Amino acid sequence: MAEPVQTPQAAFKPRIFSGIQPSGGLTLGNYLGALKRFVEKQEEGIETIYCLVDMHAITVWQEPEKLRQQTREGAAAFIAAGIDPARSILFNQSQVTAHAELAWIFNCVARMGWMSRMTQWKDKTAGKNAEAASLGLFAYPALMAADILAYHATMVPVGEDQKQHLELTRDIAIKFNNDYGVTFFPIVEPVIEGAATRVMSLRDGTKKMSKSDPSDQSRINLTDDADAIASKIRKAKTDPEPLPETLDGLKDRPEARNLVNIYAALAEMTPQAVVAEFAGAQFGTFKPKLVELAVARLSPITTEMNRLMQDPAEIDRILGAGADRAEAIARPILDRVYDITGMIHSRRRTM
Ligand code: AQP
Repeated sequence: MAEPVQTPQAAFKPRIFSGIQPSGGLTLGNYLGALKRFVEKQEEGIETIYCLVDMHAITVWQEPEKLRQQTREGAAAFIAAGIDPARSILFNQSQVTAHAELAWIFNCVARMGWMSRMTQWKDKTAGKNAEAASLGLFAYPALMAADILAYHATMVPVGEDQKQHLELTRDIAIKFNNDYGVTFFPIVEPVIEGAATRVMSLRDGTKKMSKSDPSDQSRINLTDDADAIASKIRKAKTDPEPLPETLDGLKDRPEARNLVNIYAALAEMTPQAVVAEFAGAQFGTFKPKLVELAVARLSPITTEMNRLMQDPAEIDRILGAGADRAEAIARPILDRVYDITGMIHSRRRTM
């Protein structure tokens, strides 16, 4: 094995990659933790590549027709939230085969012990027969590392739940660089920012809001209409105490803290400013204000998503064009990986 090699970050130009699984309809958690920030990054003028990670989605069973529909709906959500497919690259993962190719190589770099320590793997198999989980679910973080590193992305905006997977991406890049004695892969930086990096379930403030939670009442979907949003927020679990004057007063009140964080993220305020504004208010006062704000922010997105979904062929066209642009970046990187790892790819070069 070669001597450890330092990877100079300056050698890589700033490039953002992130993705969302089309494993269900997108939630307010996906919006605040990811989508909203994807748009902010696009507006900062950094090169941005965004992906509907359909191959990640099938690590748990997906009905084929539903997966197709959810992928289109996810793409519609990106565009409706403000992703401009002319400025950002927007595509679905399976159309760019470099992801799967690099994932295999990373399966051979990553160690079983690394994967078995992933909390998402533990959470998704908790109380179930782990032997019956797919091999893909276990290897998921290696595919995620491939998604990012196939583009030499340097920054990855994600919610808090993905932090550990990004640390593993860094470990894979470091081990690859060290094993082969190269400075080929960048060491990515997670970008976890904002008041709602971890939006919690509306039914249980200790559980993450998730698109695959069996209870639809636990989440706000980006397809929910104003009535559904109002009803879910009205029924959201809280406690009988009024809102405190400072955030310290929310320490052991996870449901109350969650609603304050959601308000803050939607209003683009700090959670401190929210408690200062509503100090002493009961949830009977706070919840209607939150409903008003959530409907004002989410309704235009839902309306635009519905409009875009009228033309699925146009969505497929956008995803195909994005995949062509993604492929043009990833293919030369993959060609170098094959060279570095000692695989003969003479056929590709003569094409
Ligand atoms: N509750 C959340 N709060 C903040 N950010 C969140 N994200 C997801 N849920 C929350 C962020 O959304 C991005 C895409 O996530 P994903 O769809 O790839 O997978 P996930 O994190 O596993 O999301 P779900 O909704 O829980 O999906 P399922 O139920 O299919 O596993 C990521 O940046 C994530 O951090």
